Amino acid sequence: MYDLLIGQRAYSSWSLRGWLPFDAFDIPHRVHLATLYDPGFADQVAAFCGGRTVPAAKTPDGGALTDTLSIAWHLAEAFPDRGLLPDDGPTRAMAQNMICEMHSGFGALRAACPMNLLTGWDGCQPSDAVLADLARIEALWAQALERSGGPYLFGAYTLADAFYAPVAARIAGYALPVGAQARAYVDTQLNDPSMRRWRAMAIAENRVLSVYDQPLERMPYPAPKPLPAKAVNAGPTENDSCPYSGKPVTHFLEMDGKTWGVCNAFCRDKTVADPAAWPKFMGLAQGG
Ligand SMILES: N[C@@H](CCC(=O)N[C@@H](CS)C(=O)NCC(=O)O)C(=O)O
Repeated sequence: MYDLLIGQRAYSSWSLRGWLPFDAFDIPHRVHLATLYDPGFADQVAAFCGGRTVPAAKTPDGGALTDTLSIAWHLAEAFPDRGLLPDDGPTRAMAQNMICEMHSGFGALRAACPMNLLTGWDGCQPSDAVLADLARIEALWAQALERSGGPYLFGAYTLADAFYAPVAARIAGYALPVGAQARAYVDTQLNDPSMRRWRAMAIAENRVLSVYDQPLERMPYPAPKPLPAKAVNAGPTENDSCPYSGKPVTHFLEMDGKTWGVCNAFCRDKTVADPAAWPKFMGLAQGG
């Protein structure tokens, strides 16, 4: 079992990049929450694994991974049969190259358009430096998508998609100008099940940081429209045990006129935020 320390999901693009491979490739892990901009943050990360930033991961044998790139390379090595990277040599090199360009680059885009999964921002006027970052990103995506045929960069989901997920989230959230091919790839990213689960959890944890507010008009975040669902105070429920934990139900939500139970407030709220993102819940609701 891996342990992964992350920051506030709505804003911590590096945490998203670190977590996506665990979820997308079904790698067992426990998530621990750190709080960016909290005076205790540095001590918390240091106590977790001796690191300074999030995400940070502890391997099952006690190793410390304090960087998204080391997490990615470690997991690709530890799970060689799960397709974290393309098999074919030259394609694999292309994916690794794209990951590295992301990890060390696109500073103008990152600085001008911080990730915020709780709101979109209207009226962003990208600087020349941001436009140059976008042009390079589009060129890299085009190279991969033309080779693979999509919908992900290398056909099926790989670590390269995990690394570019926050970039896609920024392009969407600030309505940045990109061509049709990049736009379609951004939509693929926003519809990706792991990305939807992360955003649903960002909404559920509701840890709002005003430091990321922009001098722009808010607009709804352009995510796929969730199925309508709402939290309710009480049953009776269609189910007795939580679809996530198997424990008795204690928290309730309504969808399609039926009431369902889960075993804690966070899982209720993440389900309400985007029911279709959660296969265990949907399996229950569709079978029930
Ligand atoms: N190189 C690191 C960067 C991680 C990073 O900068 N994380 C931010 C949060 S998104 C952080 O922990 N900032 C707190 C700080 O710098 O003190 C990686 O790839 O993991």
